[in-house]
Parts: sequence; structure tokens; C-alpha cells
Amino acid sequence: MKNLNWIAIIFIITLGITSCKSHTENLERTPETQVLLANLQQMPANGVMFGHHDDPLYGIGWEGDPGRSDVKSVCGDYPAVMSFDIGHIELGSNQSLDKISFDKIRKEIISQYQRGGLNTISWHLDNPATGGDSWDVSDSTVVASVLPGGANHEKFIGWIDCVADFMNSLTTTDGTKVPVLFRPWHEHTGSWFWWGQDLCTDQEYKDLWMMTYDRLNEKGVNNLLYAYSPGIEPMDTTQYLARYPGHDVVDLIGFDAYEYSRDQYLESMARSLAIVDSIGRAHNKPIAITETGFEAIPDADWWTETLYPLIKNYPMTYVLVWRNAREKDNHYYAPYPGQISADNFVQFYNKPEVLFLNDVDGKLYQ
Ligand code: BMA
Repeated sequence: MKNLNWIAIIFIITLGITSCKSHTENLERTPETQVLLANLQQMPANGVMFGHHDDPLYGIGWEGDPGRSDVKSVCGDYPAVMSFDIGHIELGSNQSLDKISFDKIRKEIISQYQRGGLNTISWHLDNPATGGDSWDVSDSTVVASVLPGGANHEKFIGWIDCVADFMNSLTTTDGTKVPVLFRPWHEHTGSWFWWGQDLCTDQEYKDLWMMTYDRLNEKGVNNLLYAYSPGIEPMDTTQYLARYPGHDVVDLIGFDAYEYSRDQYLESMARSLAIVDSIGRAHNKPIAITETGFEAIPDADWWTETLYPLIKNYPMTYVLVWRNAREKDNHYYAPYPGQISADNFVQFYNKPEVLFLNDVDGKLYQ
């Protein structure tokens, strides 16, 4: 009897340990990823890194020219941060929603790592219930439908597995996995994506994040840091954190904010910066402006007179502007040679506390 009791107790303890195993215990990030996180926590002491989405892939009037970048053409240096989007990876497609082959995206991510720069990835995935795109908000039950027990759950796990395969494929020739800052489920405080504010409950959003996080871990994805980036809708830290999935599953906090009018931009930036600064300090999270910009940069002094004064007083890790579309008129956020803000961008570039690739100089991974 006694022996049997002991066997039962050991069995229960073992069961308890296995079933209570939390996500963080599963996670053994690669040494490079751990070093990157430690450096991102230190970075703000040196300055704020500048980033640009799809920087080496295309720009105004060009596509796929080796080594070319609109930012580099203007200031002579690459952005320290490059962002890429893997929308349509979930469909098994060989090109992204912006019609760039995933082989090319992979190659550029590896190159940016080898130059010593930071890579971040967003995911404008399709709507798994309707077959529409990220912006298809016609159905407010889509998030619920991909969670366990939902009609689209199995299909959706397959979609996350496509992301896992891509992340796991980011390896250099010596077999090192490239660390990446993954920024899933972004701008969720607005209601323009199917995972947005009015399209799911707080709990469903958190469950979506955790399911993504846990599945990527299960698939051996150990080269990711995770960025949480709502829009400018939160008015205070409580609202900012309403859908926050937890400090153990988020490495960097930020927000996406665009200029539509100067007053609106200054006001929303000031508020959002104060929010992430306060949470970042309290919880030792690096902070960033994960997307920003003024479409077609119609203000010739925008870089030094609008953006720089906003960011200079905060310990920002990076500030990233969106893409220079080659296929859509006036959809660009970084200057190109001859653009009216190009000279001003060079002044911004010359500020000692604004960091481009040469300033980072390999420090992110040492
Ligand atoms: C949006 C726009 C779209 C693009 C998407 C993903 O903000 O630039 O044209 O498809 O990002 O890059």
C-alpha cells in the first residue's frame, strides 16, 4: 500500500510538471538571439537606429538591383534596421503579397545580418475564413475560428507551420540561424485587420498570440524575438496593455504611427512615446517606433524638424519608416535621390545619435 502510494505521488508530480510546463521553459533561443536581445536592451545609450521596410528589395524606379537601397543612395549608408513582410507565406506561395520571392527575402535577411544590421518581420497574412486579405474585416468571428476548437484551427496551425519553416530556413552558410524580431498581429488596436480591436475580444487576441508563440516554439523556431506593436489608439498604459499577452512572450514594445496632419501626428506620437517609455522602463523592455512616416514626404524638413525632435528625448531602440513602393504612385516613406526631403534626410543621418548600419558596426551581435 505504502509503495503504491509513493508510485501514485511520483506519477502525479511528474504529470504536474509536464502539464504545467510553461512556454518560457520550452524556449531555448540561439546564442545569437540572446546576445541580440541583451544588446537591444543596451542600445538606447548609443542612439536610435533608423529602419526602412523592404529597403534592399526595390525603391522608386527600380527593383532587384544588387546592393541598391534608396536610403543608401541618399546618405551613403544602409539603414541599421530592415523590415520585411512574409504575407502569403501561409499560402505556400513562392512570392509575398508585395510580389517579392521568398528566396529573395531570405537572401536579403541573411545579408542584413551578415552586415551586422537588425531584421524585423511583419506578417500581412490572408483571412483564413473568407480567403480575403488581412484587411478583410467582413467577419468578426475569424480569430475565434482559428483558436482550438474553431472551424479553421487545423488549417491555421498549418499556416503557422509555414511561418516556422521560413524562420527556420534563415541560416547562413555556416549554419547559424539569423535572429529576427518578429512582429505578428500588429496594429491590433485599430479595426482594419481581421485580428483588430472590434474583430475579437481581449482574451481571443491574447490566445491568438500565445497559440502562435507556442506553435513556433514547438516547431523549433529559436531565432525569434517578439515585438508587440499596437497603433496609436491606446490613450494610456492600461489601454496599451489591454491585449498584451505577457512579459514572458514579448521582448520589445512599440507602436505604429503615421502622419496625416502635423498636429495629429505630434499629439499621437507624444502620447504613444510616453506610454511605451513608461512601460519599457518599468519592465526592462526595449522600445521602438515599429512603423512610422509621412507618405510621399511632402515636408522638405520633416526629418530634422518633425521626426527628430519627437524621438530625441526617448531611449528608443529604433524608428522605422515604411516602404518605397515601386508599383504604387506616391506610396513611399524614405527619400530617394532628388526627393524634396533628401538633403534634410542627410542632416538627420549626420546627427550623432541617429544610427545607420556603419554606426552599429557589428555591435548588435557581439
Ligand atoms: C501596407 C501597404 C501595402 C502592402 C502592405 C504590406 O502598409 O504598403 O501596399 O501590401 O503594407 O507590405
